Amino acid sequence: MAVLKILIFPDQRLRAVAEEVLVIDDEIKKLVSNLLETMYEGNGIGLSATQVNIHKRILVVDVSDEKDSPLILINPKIEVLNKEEKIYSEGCLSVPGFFEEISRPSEINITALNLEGERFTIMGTDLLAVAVQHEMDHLDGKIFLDFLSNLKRQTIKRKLLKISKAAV
Ligand code: QAP
Ligand code: CO
Repeated sequence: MAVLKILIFPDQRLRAVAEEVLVIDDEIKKLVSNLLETMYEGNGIGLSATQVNIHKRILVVDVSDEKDSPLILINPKIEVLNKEEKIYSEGCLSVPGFFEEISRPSEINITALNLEGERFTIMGTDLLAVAVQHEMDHLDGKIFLDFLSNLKRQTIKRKLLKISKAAV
């Protein structure tokens, strides 16, 4: 297993749209294992393949307190169960140090393939629903900052660029 390098906003590679996974081979299994290790190492609750510059429709989340309940979603799809939304303070390992309140549907059905290639469906509420929607946005090249005003997004962009330049 390995901790992978995470792309930082405004890296344009975060805007790529990921491709469906056609076969779950050893390379995909290794990627999933590395995504989990990278997420836990960064104290994250979710990570998408997009964020490590691999443009395949794969994400991992773990919203448990003990950080012992990984959920692996390959080619995920969601269905919104009702139009009620909840506001959460969202962060992102690709936007380090910034948290912003975002409103999203709070009850969804999630359908995906597991590592065995079997399709399964689970209901997601609250933080799980938020995290899965946040990570699925990454697979479509979207970032939670896209829900904010241009001014807020530009300010965060400027600060992160400044930090990344200072780090060289
Ligand atoms: C998405 O993001 C998420 O800035 C996952 O300094 C997060 O795990 C969905 C993190 C919150 C809903 C609510 C961010 C860790 C982790 C940071 C993450 C940081 C350290 C973000
Ligand atoms: Co994110």
